This record gives sequence, structure tokens and C-alpha cells, in this order.
Amino acid sequence: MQNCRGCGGKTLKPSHMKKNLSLEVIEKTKKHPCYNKDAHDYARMHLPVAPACNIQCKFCNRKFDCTNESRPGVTSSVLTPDEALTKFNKYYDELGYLSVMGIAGPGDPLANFERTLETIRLIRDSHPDVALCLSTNGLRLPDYGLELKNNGVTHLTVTMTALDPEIGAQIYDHIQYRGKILKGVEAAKQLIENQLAGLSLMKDLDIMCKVNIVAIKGVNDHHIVDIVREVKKRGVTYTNIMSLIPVEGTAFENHPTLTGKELNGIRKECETILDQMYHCRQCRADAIGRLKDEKKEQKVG
Ligand code: CLF
Ligand code: SF4
Repeated sequence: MQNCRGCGGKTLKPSHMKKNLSLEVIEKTKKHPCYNKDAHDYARMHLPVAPACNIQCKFCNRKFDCTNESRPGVTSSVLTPDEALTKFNKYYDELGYLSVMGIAGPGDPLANFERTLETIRLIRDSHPDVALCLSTNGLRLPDYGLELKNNGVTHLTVTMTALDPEIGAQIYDHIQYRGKILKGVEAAKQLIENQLAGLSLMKDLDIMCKVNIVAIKGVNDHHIVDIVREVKKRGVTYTNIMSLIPVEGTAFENHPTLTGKELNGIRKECETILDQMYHCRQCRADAIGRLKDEKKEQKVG
């Protein structure tokens, strides 16, 4: 067959797909390269429309992209929603295999909710065939989850690093929540509570979810299996355990990282509980292209 590309991710259904998804979300998941490793012929494009963040992770230097979802690098240029649509249109036409629009920073999409929502609506109205994907720290997910669903979001990632607030306090410096700044254990407790409540809300919504976990040697690496067990109870079917990338100018700048073998050991242990992602590229907030041949940021026009 002239056009046959093997399964191309179009016929295989990822085993971790959530139950009760609509046909639309199932079809978009088959073409989502992060959720379906067989969808390697399809591309995602991140639109960097979300500059602010409402928490401070101790491994994050705000001069760089969000290290929860993105590897540190040159700071992304921040786009307005209209600029983001123009850029998306350009690559959609040029590439011909763009199937996912993601918002993953450079801060947190839900800390920039108006800009995020406007971008989602613009892409949804112009490209109904495209999956709409967000990655968030989850602090505002209980507040905005339903609105995301009602505006067409099909895929959502929550990044967690702890379930135990004492461990969380070693990783988060503070959070800004409802007009207050919370620090230490109190901050971690509120964040974790909201992450779990947000995931419970997602459980019955027609959105495919995953949880990203940043593994930090000697801090939370022994605790990751507990996170995976807990998020499974909240309906999550797929987790992505990523190694910390030490960033200059942060408390974790010189922190030792897990070896590939150690990281895979944790993933293997967690695989007995939930399906694991092994093909994450720790993308920038402005990444474009297929995971197998990631393109560097290019300016529009
Ligand atoms: Fe982007 Fe994330 Fe959506 Fe994918 S990335 S918002 S789920 S479209 Fe993918 Fe990149 Fe890994 Fe993220 S490879 S860092 S898991
Ligand atoms: Fe940085 Fe992302 Fe953490 Fe916000 S959520 S502080 S942008 S790593």
C-alpha cells in the first residue's frame, strides 16, 4: 500500500488509555507522541504563552524554562495568544504532521490562565483535529479543571515530586495561593492537596492524564513508588519519571543525579503499578516537531 506507514500510531491503542474516553480523545491520543510511543510520525508544538509561575521549586531558576516539563536552556521568547496562533498555523502547514498543541511554560499555564485559555480557544477553533495538551504544577487545577475541559483540552499532565509534605518542603520553597505566600511544609501540604484534588476531578472527565515525577537522588527517589500508587487511586494510568536536571544558581545546582540504571530501576518498579513513559525528551517550553527529530526554536516570519 503506497501510504502504509505500519501502524503509525493510528490503529494501536496505548494500553494505559483511561477508561470511558470519548472517541475524539481516543483518536487524538493515538496521534499524541507523548502518550503513544508508536505515534512517532506525529509532532507536538509547544506554545510559550505562560511566563509566570505560582510556586517556586528549589531546582528552578526563573531565567530558564520550567524544569518540571522542560530542560533548562535559553529562555524562551514569550508569545501572545495571537502570535502563538500565527506560529502554530505556520508549522501546521509546513510540517503536515502536527497533531498536538502543548502549553508547558516557561512558567505554569494555570498561573497565566487568561492567556492560556485564549490560546486554547484560538487553536481549538482553527484546528479541531489537534489535541490540546497542558502541563501544570497542579496548584490551580481544582479551580480551572472544568473550564479546561469545557474549552476542549484533551490531555493534561500534572507534575508532582512528593506526597509527603516533609519531603515536598525540601523541594518547594514557597507557593502563592489565594493572595498568600505559604512556605515550607505548609506550602508543600497545600500544593500536594491541590494536585491530588485536581487529579480526582480529572478522573471522571473526558481528558487523558499523566503525572510527571521529577526524581531527585537522596531526596524523593525512595518515595516515587508511593506517588505512583496514590495517583493510580485517582484514576491516573500513565506516569513519566524524569531525572532532575541540576540548574545553575539553584539549591540543586551541584546535586548528584540518578544514573540511567537507577532511573530505569525506579521506572521498572513503578511499572508493576502503572504503565511508564520511557521516551520523554524533557522538551523546552517552545519545542516543535516529532520527538524523534526535535527541532530548535525558530522565529516566525
Ligand atoms: Fe508537551 Fe507535555 Fe503535552 Fe507532550 S511534552 S505538554 S505531554 S505535548 Fe512529552 Fe516533552 Fe516529555 Fe513532556 S516528551 S517533556 S512528556
Ligand atoms: Fe519553575 Fe516549573 Fe517549578 Fe514553576 S513549576 S517554579 S516554572 S520548575
